[in-house]
Amino acid sequence: MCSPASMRQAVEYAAKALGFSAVGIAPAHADQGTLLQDWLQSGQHADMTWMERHLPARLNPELVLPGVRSVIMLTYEYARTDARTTHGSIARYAQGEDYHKLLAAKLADLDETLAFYGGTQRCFTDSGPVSERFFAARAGLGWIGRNGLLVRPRGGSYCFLASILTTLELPYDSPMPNHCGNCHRCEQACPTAALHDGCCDARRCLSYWTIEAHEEMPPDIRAAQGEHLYGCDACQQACPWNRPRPGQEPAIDPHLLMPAPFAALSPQALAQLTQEEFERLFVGTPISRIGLAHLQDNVKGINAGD
Ligand code: B12
Ligand code: SF4
Ligand code: SF4
Repeated sequence: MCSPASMRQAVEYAAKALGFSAVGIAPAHADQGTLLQDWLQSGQHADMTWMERHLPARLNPELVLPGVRSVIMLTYEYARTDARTTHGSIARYAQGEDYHKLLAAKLADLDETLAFYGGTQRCFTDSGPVSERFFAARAGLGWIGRNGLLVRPRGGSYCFLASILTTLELPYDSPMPNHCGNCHRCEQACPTAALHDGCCDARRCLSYWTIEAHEEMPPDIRAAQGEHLYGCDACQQACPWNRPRPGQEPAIDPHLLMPAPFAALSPQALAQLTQEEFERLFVGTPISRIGLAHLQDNVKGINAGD
């Protein structure tokens, strides 16, 4: 019989070997408060109605995995340098390959490790009914900044979060204090004033409008689109915790760096892409999921407000 501490050590060791930068563990039944319900009730999820359907499971991980005891939260670094095409910017996280697939394979490996110790697991990154930021903060990996993101004292917010729900009882970490202090840089930098009280209102967020939305961008958001072609990093770029740390920058998985052909595409070339070319260029990347029409609509809006 293995002790919880040695199981934890084994998971940490395996996670580091797979390229995860940090591991934290939270109790699965930690009280999430009412922030998520309030956010949904006030309609800040815009057209993402699936979020309403996920609510019961988000608040009760037992519905996702009966017998769940611990939530293992992991961070995986993504590109930290400006992701620019010849004219517009692609959010740092969306460069390179589709992280859902990349991380799913690594999580499957960790699932096997935990199964060896008798655990039953469910693993997610981004698309599951798990409050990933809540659990990451509860697991002591960082704090929730005024930009709504998990911010880490070393490494800032440029990272993916991944979660493993497990029936194993593992040693839990303690949350860390919030280090935003009197800073409000992220709120000031947001081009559409989407940030209030540590939450982002998706109805105003460029990330929502350039990626998730199925409706047309409202004129006031369009006017503020600027150079954002896919996603937005403005509230992260402004954050002092994301400033480069010469000599201490994390190594980035080369699968998550933008392949050259995207970077060189001109707006004209993007506007004229055929479906076939779109599929060839963006296959296996996060950009493929928005489809050609949405990408070309985003291209049209670049600097429309100037
Ligand atoms: C829906 C969604 C979006 C929507 C809505 C954004 C939003 N307001 O949350 C849109 C499309 C706009 C979006 C945009 C982005 N997203 Co997004 N998104 C999600 C998703 C799927 C759900 C988030 C959610 O439920 N939001 C509603 C809010 C109310 O809930 P919450 O985020 O869980 O927040 C909780 C905590 O803040 C907590 N909390 C608040 N204060 C405190 C204090 C303490 C002490 C504690 C313990 C907890 C706590 O309570 C809240 C409720 O539980 C998550 C993945 C997931 N399953 O969690 C990714 C996720 C949050 N997104 C992510 C990213 C990277 C982004 C973008 C940066 C992408 C980009 N560059 O364009 C932007 C950033 C926008 C922003 N400032 O938030 C990452 C964040 C990584 C990180 N370091 O935090 C996630 C975790 C995906 C992942 N697995 O990596 N996103
Ligand atoms: S992602 Fe952009 S639009 Fe959305 S909250 Fe951050 S700065 Fe504002
Ligand atoms: S920019 Fe300032 S307020 Fe916003 S998350 Fe970073 S430290 Fe916190």
